[in-house]
Amino acid sequence: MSDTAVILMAYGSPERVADVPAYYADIRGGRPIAPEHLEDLVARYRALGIEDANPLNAITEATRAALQAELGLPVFTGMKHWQPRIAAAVDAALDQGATTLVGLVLAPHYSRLSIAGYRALLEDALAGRAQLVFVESWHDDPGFVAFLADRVRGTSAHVVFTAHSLPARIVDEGDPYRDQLLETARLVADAAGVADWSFSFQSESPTGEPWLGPDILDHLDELAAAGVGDVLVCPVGFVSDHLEIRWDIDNEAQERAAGLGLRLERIEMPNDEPRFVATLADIVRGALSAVPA
Ligand code: FEC
Repeated sequence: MSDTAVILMAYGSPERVADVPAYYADIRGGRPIAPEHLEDLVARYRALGIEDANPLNAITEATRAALQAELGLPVFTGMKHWQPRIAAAVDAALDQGATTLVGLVLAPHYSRLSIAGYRALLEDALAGRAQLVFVESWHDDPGFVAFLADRVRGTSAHVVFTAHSLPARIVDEGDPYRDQLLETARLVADAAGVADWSFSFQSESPTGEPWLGPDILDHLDELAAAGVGDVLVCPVGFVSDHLEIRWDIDNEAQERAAGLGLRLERIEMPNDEPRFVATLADIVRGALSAVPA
């Protein structure tokens, strides 16, 4: 029995197409869903071939198992919008006797609209029953930066770093999300010796308010107009192969690029690659070592 456990948190993905309405309702948090938006989402998941089983959650499970082996500590998966829920992961860790929990989100950049939501779910479930060590952000972690730098080093293509967009009002509210994203991009480009790069957002949702831009699809138009021929997409805001990568980049952006005569490739996502898992383990150890004895 260990007195420390890790709660490894991820966005979560519906296990099968039939789960999509409930999953989307969870994301919307009770706010109404336009039928055409639900149909569109079902079509995107169906196009990825997850009719009866979803390999996307399996990636998170593989990352969890590898992190547990690397750390020699119990690691529990908690999903923000699907099962296993963050609350179930907390209960499982406490049932096994954990008195300290490390909260780590599989998303490197802090926003009040993303990481703070994971933290609130974790704290509510914990209700003071154990000590919490929460990793707010790991966007400038040297291991993460070096990992991504190796993915883009030596390319002759124009590198486009991307991340999930969020409503644009967060910038006026002082949210660090965009600054952290740009810092990751700059650190990776510098470490890789890449001078020809830019940043764009992706995966904006139809919520009726302006989102942070430029969106990658518009950005591809601009790059083509500027005479760029080859693009390498490096999604710094995500770490695994999920809908936002496999649909938004591999289908939508790829289709736009093809129409513009651009050659578009993207880096392989970190997923459960041993070097990335070792980086996550270092982040957990660093967070634990910062706790006063
Ligand atoms: O593979 C999968 O099944 C799940 C992929 C997935 C990831 C992801 C990550 C982030 N999101 C973030 C913010 C928002 C905001 C809204 C929003 C909506 C959706 C919808 C789907 C979805 N997100 Fe997501 N997100 C993923 C999937 N996301 C599906 C709903 C349909 C749609 O709009 O396309 C808008 C909510 C609202 O309607 O009010 C805001 C952020 C991240 C990156 C950080 C993280 O991973 O937590 C930020 C993966």
